[in-house]
Amino acid sequence: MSFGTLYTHNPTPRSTTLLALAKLNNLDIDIVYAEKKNEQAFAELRKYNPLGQVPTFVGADGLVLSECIPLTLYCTLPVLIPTSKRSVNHTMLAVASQAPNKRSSALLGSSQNDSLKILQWMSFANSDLFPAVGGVFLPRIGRRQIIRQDDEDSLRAMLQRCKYIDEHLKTSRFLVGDTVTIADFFTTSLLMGAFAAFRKTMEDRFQTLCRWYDEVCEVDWFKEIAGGVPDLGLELEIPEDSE
Ligand SMILES: N[C@@H](CCC(=O)N[C@@H](CS)C(=O)NCC(=O)O)C(=O)O
Repeated sequence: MSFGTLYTHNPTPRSTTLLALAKLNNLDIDIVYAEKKNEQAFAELRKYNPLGQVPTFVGADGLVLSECIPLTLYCTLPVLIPTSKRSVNHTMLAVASQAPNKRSSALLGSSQNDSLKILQWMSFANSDLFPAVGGVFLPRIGRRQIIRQDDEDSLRAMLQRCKYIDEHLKTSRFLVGDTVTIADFFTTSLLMGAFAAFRKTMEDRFQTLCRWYDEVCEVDWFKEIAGGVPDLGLELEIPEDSE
């Protein structure tokens, strides 16, 4: 039986991790590609999300959920927990500790503080890192820039955010401690545009981040969905005043 319908774009890094998790947790999800040009699908999406943004999920149980962070967490929570127990009163950790699917629930951290740190990294990756990466990457592949800042500002912001992650990873194997969590997969997917386009620059400047990125990308269930990122080999001219 279908778990629900996911409205997404083909592709969007905001959906990569949740699709990989859906596969890991055997969630049977119907996918609808709802780019504006797919008029019927887009009109359907707007019934559930008037902003027409993806990812947006419509569950078989009637739950309508948008925003990639809660959606990624939703697909991390083991499906075998009855819906009645997936109440909002449960913390991420409490739900995780009841989880029949240990492989997925371990991704939510092993303490409350770890769970909060995971959210911190996911929020940073989605609202700060990803717009900067998009601002550099999209115009270079002929797509519209998604944020209102000029090319150099985007590039400076991207490099500064990557350096921040690179420095953090010098003292921590993964974003939150020594065990891979959902924050690593989520942040990795939002960095894929930067790696697809500027792999060489990333390797020259951020060796620790690259080591971590490659390690996360090698995890089998994630690789199955997220693998095959092309190497576009684009050049980046770095502004002199960037860090
Ligand atoms: N705050 C939302 C943003 C979602 C979003 O902007 N998604 C993009 C695709 S990655 C989109 O649907 N853009 C189309 C639009 O905004 O019209 C989230 O974090 O999921």
